[in-house]
Amino acid sequence: MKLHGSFTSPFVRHCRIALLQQGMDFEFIETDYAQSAEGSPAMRVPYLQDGDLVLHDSSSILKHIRQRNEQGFCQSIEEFDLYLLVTTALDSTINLFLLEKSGVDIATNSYTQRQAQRIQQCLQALNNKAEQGLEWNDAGIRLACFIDWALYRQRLDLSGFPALLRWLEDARQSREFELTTPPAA
Ligand SMILES: N[C@@H](CCC(=O)N[C@@H](CS)C(=O)NCC(=O)O)C(=O)O
Repeated sequence: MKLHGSFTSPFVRHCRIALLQQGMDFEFIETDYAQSAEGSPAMRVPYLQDGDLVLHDSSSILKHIRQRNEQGFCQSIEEFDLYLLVTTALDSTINLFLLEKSGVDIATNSYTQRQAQRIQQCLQALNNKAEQGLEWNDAGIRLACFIDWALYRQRLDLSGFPALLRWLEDARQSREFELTTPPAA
C-alpha cells in the first residue's frame, strides 16, 4: 500500500493516523505539487494505491482503511456530520491560505470574506460540540488535525475557542497523533 502525501497536510496526517492505529504496513511517498498534478486528477494529496485500487481523497482512503480492518468509518449520522463540518472549515482555511500565498488579497474579495466568515461560524459550532464532549473517532481525529494545522500555519486565532484548544491537548495524549506531528516550520 502506497500513501502519497506531505508531512504537513492535515488530510494526509489523518490517513497516517488511521494506518498507524490499524497497524497497517504502508509506504509513505512524499509528494510535491508537481507530482500530485501528475499522480492524481484531483491534483491534491493524499492519494493511495492499494494493489489495483487507487483512491483520490482522504475520506475514501479513511473508509477503505477502516473497512479493511472491519471497522466503521463515521458510523453514526452525528459523527459523519461533525466530520463534514470540520472538513468544510478545513477546506476553507486551506483555500484562504493557498489564495493568499498565490497573491490574492483575501481581505477585500467578497467570496474570500464569505469563506472567512464560514470558518468563524464553524469554529463556534465546533467549540460548542467540544464543550459537550468529543470522542477519538474519525470526526474527533479530523478536528484535532485541523486545529493543530491551523496553529502550525498560524492561520487562526483560537483564543476565543477554549474547548478546541482543550481538545488539542487531549489529542496529544494519542501516540499516533504525536508520531505524525508536522516537522518544525
Ligand atoms: N478533499 C481532499 C482535500 C485534499 C487537499 O486539499 N490537499 C491539499 C494539501 S493539504 C492539496 O494537495 N492542495 C493542493 C492544491 O489545492 O492544489 C481530501 O480530503 O483529500
